[in-house]
Amino acid sequence: MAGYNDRTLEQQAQRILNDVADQGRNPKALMERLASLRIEIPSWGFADTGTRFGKFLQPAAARTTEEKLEDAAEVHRRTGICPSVAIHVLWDFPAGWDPQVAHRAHELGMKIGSINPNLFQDQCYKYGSLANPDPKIRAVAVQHCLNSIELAKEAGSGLLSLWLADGTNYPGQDSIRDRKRRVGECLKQIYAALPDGMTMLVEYKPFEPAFYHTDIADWGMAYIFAREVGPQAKVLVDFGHHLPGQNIEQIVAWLLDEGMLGGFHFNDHKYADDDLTFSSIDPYAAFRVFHEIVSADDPDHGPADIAYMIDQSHNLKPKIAAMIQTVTMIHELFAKALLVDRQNLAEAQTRGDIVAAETALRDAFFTDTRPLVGAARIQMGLAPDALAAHEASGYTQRAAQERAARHGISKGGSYA
Ligand SMILES: [Mn+2]
Repeated sequence: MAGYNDRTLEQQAQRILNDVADQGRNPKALMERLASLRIEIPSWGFADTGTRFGKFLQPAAARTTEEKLEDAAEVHRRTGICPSVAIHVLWDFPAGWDPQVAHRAHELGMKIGSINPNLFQDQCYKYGSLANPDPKIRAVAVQHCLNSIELAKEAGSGLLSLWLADGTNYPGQDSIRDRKRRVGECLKQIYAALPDGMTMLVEYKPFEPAFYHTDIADWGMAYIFAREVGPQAKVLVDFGHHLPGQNIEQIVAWLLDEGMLGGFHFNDHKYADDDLTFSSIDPYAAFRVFHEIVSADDPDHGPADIAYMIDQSHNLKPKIAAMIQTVTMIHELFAKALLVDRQNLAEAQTRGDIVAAETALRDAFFTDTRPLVGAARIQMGLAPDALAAHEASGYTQRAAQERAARHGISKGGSYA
């Protein structure tokens, strides 16, 4: 069976690339596209986080922002495609901008990526942030976003990533239309402070923490808000933020076609927003999303400018290993999407040959792409098996010892 440690890995990769050449395509361009993928990893994926019922502590978990950056750097060191880290403002910069953190990121060869304001944790947000009926609370929330924009400028980040936990728990609790207008007004104020080149991402989620209505519940609502404020605002699709049965790839295809897909949050779910490892439950659904993304590549202008980000926090898996596993799964599925013979597919679609069209997708999906990802890593000067290289490095054991000595043993607690 093929795998990352197989001695014939490069030969297997060559066989796949020969097939690509036989289809009249350029295997070198495919390998370059595979190596050019960039995935942003979340700082919160390395801390002791978990469910609202409790979290299970890991001795190697990062306790400080610097430690989160060090762990992220370990993921990048093994995978070669994760040079930036998403930041959660209150968790990573509780006292505001800290040049020490930026200095550490620079030392590690890492960049600070998307800046995520926190509009759900403080007591004042009990009835919402940007949708709150009290204008004083809305002003607090807007000011936090303005501070986050300043922080993004300091960090050299081009992304302000907004997710609102706003909503109501009971019918009649508040006016749905008034709340919509309040959010729109606040977003305009935040947008006005964006510098040139900074993108505002608007994320949506159908429910949780609100259980009756959520103020930005689906892609249409996020799209309306983004369109309303201006061209630097785009929609952020989080894979886990959909109700069961939702055709996520169709949403991705529509947003791509409208030029409104700004970012994508990778994770997987079986029931709701479960934060499971991307493609651990339904790899074919994940593949179909990548298929739409690659299908939308512009022959003249290349791929769309989409921020690919992981949004997972693991309560049970070791955190760095889980992140490397996720990045590897993303890379493998992206490789499968690159393998789709699009000319063959288009011809089958034109002649109405449904079986051949579906087969074009299935042929790519069922190709073992581990040799291609392994070969791409070898070309980058890395070990083909990122997870094995990480485990052999002893990084986690060292981090556990050093961090226990530095901070003592964690006592546990609630989420985040
Ligand atoms: Mn998300």
